[in-house]
Amino acid sequence: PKRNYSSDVAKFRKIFDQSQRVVALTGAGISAESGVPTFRGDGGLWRQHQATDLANPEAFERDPSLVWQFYEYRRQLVATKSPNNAHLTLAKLQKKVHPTELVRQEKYLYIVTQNVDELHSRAGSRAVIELHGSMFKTRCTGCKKVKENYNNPITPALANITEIDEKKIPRDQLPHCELCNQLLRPHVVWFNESLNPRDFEFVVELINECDLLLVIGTSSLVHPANMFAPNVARRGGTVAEFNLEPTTKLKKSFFFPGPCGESLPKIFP
Ligand code: BJW
Ligand code: ZN
Repeated sequence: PKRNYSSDVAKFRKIFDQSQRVVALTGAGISAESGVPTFRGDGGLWRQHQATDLANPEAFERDPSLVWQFYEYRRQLVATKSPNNAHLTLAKLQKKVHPTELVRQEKYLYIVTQNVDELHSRAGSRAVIELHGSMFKTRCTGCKKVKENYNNPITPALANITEIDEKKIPRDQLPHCELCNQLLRPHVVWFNESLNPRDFEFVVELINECDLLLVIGTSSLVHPANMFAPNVARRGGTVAEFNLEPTTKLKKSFFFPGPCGESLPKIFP
């Protein structure tokens, strides 16, 4: 197939420097080099389950013990991992573009992430929008209250979750709300659930006005985040993808192959 993208670093740097409004859309691939498994492909299997089969409301309804074990396993794993050079490069770049905490200044670099691992904020990034929520927040299934939670383990029955043996944890030993005593769930967005409408509207505005979109480490399979690149390209904006393989076929775009923990620091030393 005909390549319709460029990998010319100098040309891309020039466009980046001339851009006022830049958005970086990130996915699981940006955390891969930190040792956090991706959702699909090699990393996508947990125990005998496909990650995509666990990240939905029906799975939680059917077997909250299993779904909590999946999330607690990942929470505990991420707690032992650190941001990598891709997260750090973006954080450094943000500080150059806008040295202060920003709310949409003249020149900006927003990070819109699909990841729930909080590695962008741990890398020192400000202006991060977590489109799919965070594993370090809970939401009550009763009163809907959202709370930060960095407890490790989140509750005694969920200590030492391993990749191998599945425990059957009685419902009353899963995390419960301090206010109304109903079951808590991870504050993440599962399939067929809506994104936070305020965050989503804000991101749509950013996507509609940005000059340049960086698409980093996402398979571009999941709606609505996979609509952002086509939208920017349709308006004549520039899209630059950083991935092991291209996931978008757009006019006038850039593609930088390889692990983004290597390509990003090379382009933005
Ligand atoms: C590297 C790398 C390295 C590796 N360097 N790169 C039929 C058709 C179309 C759509 C639908 C449909 N049926 C249902 C839908 C909608 C559905 C959807 O999109 N489904 C498709 C999958 C078919 N979407 C939804 O339901 C969404 N809700 C919605 O649309 O509601 C309507 C609405 C819209 C807007 C406003 C209001 C309402 C919700 C989607 C929620 C997704 N949730 C999850 C789980 C989050 C919690 C958790 O993490 O547990 O989000 S699913 C999972 O996929 C997770 C991820 O954020 C998301 C995206 O995955 P990502 O990040 O792209 O990871 P991978 O693993 O897929 O890819 C990794 C990439 O990295 C690969 O490309 C590698 O090559 C690359 N890579 N190493 C650079 N070192
Ligand atoms: Zn409650």
